[in-house]
Amino acid sequence: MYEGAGKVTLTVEKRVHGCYSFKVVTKDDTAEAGKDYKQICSIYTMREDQNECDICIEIYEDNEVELDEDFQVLLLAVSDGTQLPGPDTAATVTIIDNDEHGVISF
Ligand SMILES: [Ca+2]
Ligand SMILES: [Ca+2]
Ligand SMILES: [Ca+2]
Repeated sequence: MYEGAGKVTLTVEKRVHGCYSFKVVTKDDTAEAGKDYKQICSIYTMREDQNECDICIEIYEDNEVELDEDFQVLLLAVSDGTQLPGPDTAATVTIIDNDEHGVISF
């Protein structure tokens, strides 16, 4: 996704039965929370008849010329904060920089 997009939306699918609560947190990789995106740490609850929900993360547009930056989105258990089991409980978001190097010439 591009830095200038303003936000990134991830869809979480529920593959278990019943009502379920989980925690979503973001974790810095090369992107920095507070500078490149808005950190989240929220608890979501899905009803029994709900199979997916969207999580929206704000991306900050800055004017710095940067390399592409990553951060992770993790699904955690509400009870003890450990990562939920399963192959898809973490996602990496890559922010593609849109600031070009200035060109000076004579
Ligand atoms: Ca940065
Ligand atoms: Ca940035
Ligand atoms: Ca930038």
